[in-house]
Order: sequence, then C-alpha cells, then structure tokens
Amino acid sequence: MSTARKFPRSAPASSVPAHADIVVIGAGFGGLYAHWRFRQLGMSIFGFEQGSDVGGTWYWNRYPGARCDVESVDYTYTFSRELLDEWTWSERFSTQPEILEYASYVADKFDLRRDIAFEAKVVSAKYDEAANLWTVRTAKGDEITCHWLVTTVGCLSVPKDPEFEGLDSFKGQWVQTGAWPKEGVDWSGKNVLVIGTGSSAVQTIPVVAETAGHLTVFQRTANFSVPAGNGPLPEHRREEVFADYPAYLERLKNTRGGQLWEMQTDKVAAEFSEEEQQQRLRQAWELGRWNIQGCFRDIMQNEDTNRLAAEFVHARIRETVKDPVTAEKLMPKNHPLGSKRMCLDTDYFETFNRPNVDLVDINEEPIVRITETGLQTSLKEYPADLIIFAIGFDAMTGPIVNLGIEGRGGLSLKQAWSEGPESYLGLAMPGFPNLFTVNGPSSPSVLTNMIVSLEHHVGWIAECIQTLREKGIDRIEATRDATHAWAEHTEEVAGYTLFPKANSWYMGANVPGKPQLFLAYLGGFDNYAARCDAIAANNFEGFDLASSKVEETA
Ligand code: N01
Repeated sequence: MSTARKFPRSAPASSVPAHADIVVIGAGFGGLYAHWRFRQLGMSIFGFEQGSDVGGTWYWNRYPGARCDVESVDYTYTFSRELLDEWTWSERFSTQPEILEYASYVADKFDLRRDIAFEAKVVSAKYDEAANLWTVRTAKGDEITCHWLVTTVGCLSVPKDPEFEGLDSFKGQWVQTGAWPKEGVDWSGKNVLVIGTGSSAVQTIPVVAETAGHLTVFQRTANFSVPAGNGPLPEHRREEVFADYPAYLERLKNTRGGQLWEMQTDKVAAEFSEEEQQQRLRQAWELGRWNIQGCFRDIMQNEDTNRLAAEFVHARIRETVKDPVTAEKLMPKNHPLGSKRMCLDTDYFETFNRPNVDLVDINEEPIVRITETGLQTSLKEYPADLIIFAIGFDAMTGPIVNLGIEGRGGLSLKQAWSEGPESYLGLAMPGFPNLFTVNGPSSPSVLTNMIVSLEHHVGWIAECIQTLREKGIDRIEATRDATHAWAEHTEEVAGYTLFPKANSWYMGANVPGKPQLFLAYLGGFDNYAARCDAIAANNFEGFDLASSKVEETA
C-alpha cells in the first residue's frame, strides 16, 4: 500500500442546496477530478453519488482478483505534482483495494466529499428552456437546480441483470462481479459456478479456484487473454516515469491510447521476417501488458496480421492447458484478437489444470435454467452453493440513459438515442443544452487509459465554461449537423478496423435489442484531443452558443 501521509477524512455534504452553478453526477475518478477542476473556476458545485463513498468502478467491482489493466504509474491522476510525489503504488497493476484507497486519499487530500451527497441515485434531470436551468432529482426526493450539468458516471457501471430462468428459486447465494457485496463473499470449500469469461471472470476465476471446493466455468465465447506480467512496481520503472514527469506526460498524451508500451512500432507485420514476427510476439508475451497489440501497426486492420497473433496465442494456450479438449475450447476462434477487449491475466489458463476446475462450453451444452440447488444444462445439473455472474454491463450508454435526462421540449435522451447514441465528440448532444458527458459514447474513453481521457474531458469542459462566461454566453448546444457528422466519422474510422467483426460490448451487441454500432472513437486520443482543441479555438465550432440575457446567437 501507499506510503502517503494521511489527511483528515473529508466529510460528505450534510444537505443538498437548492442551487449550484455546476452539478456533477458520479464520484468515481471522473467525478472527483471534476470537483477539483471546477472549483478552480470559482463557481458553486454540487455532486451526487449512488454509492456510499467515492471510487466509482473501484467501489462497485470488489470481486476477488480485481485489478486495473493499465499500469499503475499511468493509471494515476496527473493534475497535482504534490499528489504524484506523495503516492506510491505498490504493484505494477494495482489491486482494487489499493485503487479505492487512492480515490479516498484524493478525496481527503482535497476535501472533495464536502460538496457530494452519497447514496444519492439520480433519477431525473430536466432542462427548463425558459429559465435555462437543469433540475436534478434523486431517488430520495432531493432536488437541485443548476446551470451546467456534467455526468461522470463511467462507461461500465450498469451491470447486466442475470435474467436466467429459475434464479428466484435458487437456495444458495448468487452475486454479480460488477456489484460485489461490500461485506465480502466466502467461497472456500464451496461448489462455485462462474458464468462468463470476460475480463471480470478472467480475474475472478484463478483466485476463487485456489480455495473453492469445486469451480465450474460456463463459457459462451472463449476470450483472448495474455499474461499481465504483474509484480512489485520496479524502482527503475518509477524513475523512468517520474524523473522528468512533464516530458513523460507529454509523450503519454501523444499516444493513441494514453499509454506507452515497450513494443509499439510504426511497422506493419509484413515489414518483419517470419522469424522476427515470432520473436516479437514471444517478446510481447513475456513483457505482458498490451504489448501483443503493439507488435505490428496493422494488427487491428489486417486480418492476416491479426491471425498471426491469434495463432500465437492459441499455441500458448495449447502449451499451457494440459487437457487438449479443454485447451481447444479455450481458444478464441470466432473473433479477431483485440476486437473484444483482450484480458490481462494472472494464471488464467493455468487454472484449468487444477483438479477442482472444469470448463463447460455452453454452445455445446446450453444452460436450461437455474434450479433450487444449482444449474441445469441440456446434459446435466451442476450443484452450486454460490453462483458468480460475470456477464458484463450495459456499456457506454446505459449509465447515462438511466439518469432520466430530458432536454429541450421534454426530449428524453433515451428516445434521442433509441437508434444509437449520436453525441458530438462524446461530450454533448443536440437538444440538451449545457449538458456535458465525460467519456461519453463516441469519445475515445474505453479504448484509452481512462484517467488521461477523463482529465482531458473535464479540462475541456472547464475551459469551455470559463470561456463562455468571459464572453457573457450562458448556453451551449451541439448542432445536429456537427453531431451527425461526428457519428459518421466515428463509424467510418471503426470501419477501417477489425473491431466491428466481434459481437462485443463495444458494439452494444451484448445487450439484447440494443442498436449495434461502434460506441467509442477509434481515431486515437492524440488526434481526438487535437480536434477538441481546434473546435474550442474556432469559437466552439459545431455548437450553437447563445446568451439568454441579450437573446442573440454569438
Ligand atoms: O464483461 P464482458 P466483463 N449467458 O462483457 C458472458 C472492463 N474491465 O465484466 O462474449 C452466458 O467482457 C459473455 O459472453 P459473450 C473491461 O473493459 C476491466 O468481464 O457475450 N454467458 C462474456 O464472456 C471489460 O471488457 C478490468 O458470448 C454470458 C461475459 O459473460 C469490461 O469491463 C476488469 C451471458 C461478459 O464479459 C467488461 O468486462 C474487469 C449469458 N446470458 C472489467 N451474458 C480490468 O481493468 C454474457 N455472458 C482488468
């Protein structure tokens, strides 16, 4: 854990004021930074958070083995040099408890809880055009008006409900990785079933397997996973990053993903000999992290290059998993590597060599129902004391749509996005003046280091509000044309890649009935940030600006 010094605990708000200049929804990493950054504007701020404390993703996802898949020295706030100097990460990839402790430390250090109401779920946010104000309400009935509304609700914060027939009748315990009980779960010696094999399951399975009596994993789609290469954070790595941090940060912000990997190259696979290609893949496997995706520049564009990397991973699975039938089932064959988010693991494939672990491919043996005592497939019943659902999230749009947002003329965001989310830069939508969505759909968000992206979005919003105030403008709204053009551009960029070839949550394909389109911007953080800067410099091109006082468009 960190060697940082402790600050007195920052106490939450005791009541909800009638009005604030800015309301921030969410107190995860985006929300905390928004409070800190917006305070610099000298405006009043108030925030709501559904959980009982700060942390967002890291508050809810307390499942065993939960870690970040971005290196800790990069998954860290960059806005305060003092904070950077005070906090020391203990591992290369931080654990959920350590990240949650960091969020709490930041809240204490900057006294950020004082303007936040906790256990306060926002159920509606309505825009009043005549007053040019938003009214935000919580499930408890609290109400506040604000001029600017900023959502920092994360991209993966609405877990999918486990809609399995018979679940109500199950007499054992069932839990969701994305809403893991705060009081913890005991699985030692028990018969455990895990449903799903995405990142959450890939982290949960090896830890649960260590002490479970028996663990059965139900897999619908085999997933690409590579060793994370975790361990203590080496001192030399800290020095590399912090010796000249401004220069390091500059490099980080000039990448496509807000992260620096050892193996990144400008060369396509065909520029290497076959021997060099295999050497690079081997080196990437040994280095861990996302290196395998950085081995060849065309890995996410060229099917042959992607297949080369996929076959390399298949060979490692074959090498690792002793039972050839299980190994074969674990090899992802129906989507390109990286087109579903690749997992970084610690001993995932090795876990299937344990005598107490079994794998069921539910394509061969579909789940029929949950019973009182376990799970019935088309072939047999699997007894269970505990069922862990690691079945993912209503990603990207779910967290924002669930806020009950209504814009001009009562236009509901749910309705506006019914055929897919159109959002200008992932930041703002036509019909919803003065509303900003941090890491919203069609921004780089989940394809980047989220800290780099959220600091950028919050910073852009803060500068926008500041500039508008200086010009006497109090209303900003994305135009339909600019929003539509950005949506087309987002789709076009995705079309140059292999990403749309998978039924992934990136495409909205994991939620029945959800419109399918690529939900994040694939043009790279560096290009995206430059575009946002250019738009701001060009008097917020693509936005309508207005002053309610003089009733004229700027
Ligand atoms: O969710 P997922 P997740 N019956 O959607 C299966 C981030 N994250 O929580 O692929 C049976 O990836 C589903 O099968 P299929 C990261 O961005 C980061 O694991 O749809 N199975 C899949 O196997 C990640 O991508 C970190 O066919 C069902 C699994 O459940 C994102 O969160 C850690 C099913 C869901 O996988 C989401 O990851 C954890 C059903 N009805 C998460 N429905 C790190 O930083 C779904 N599945 C390391």
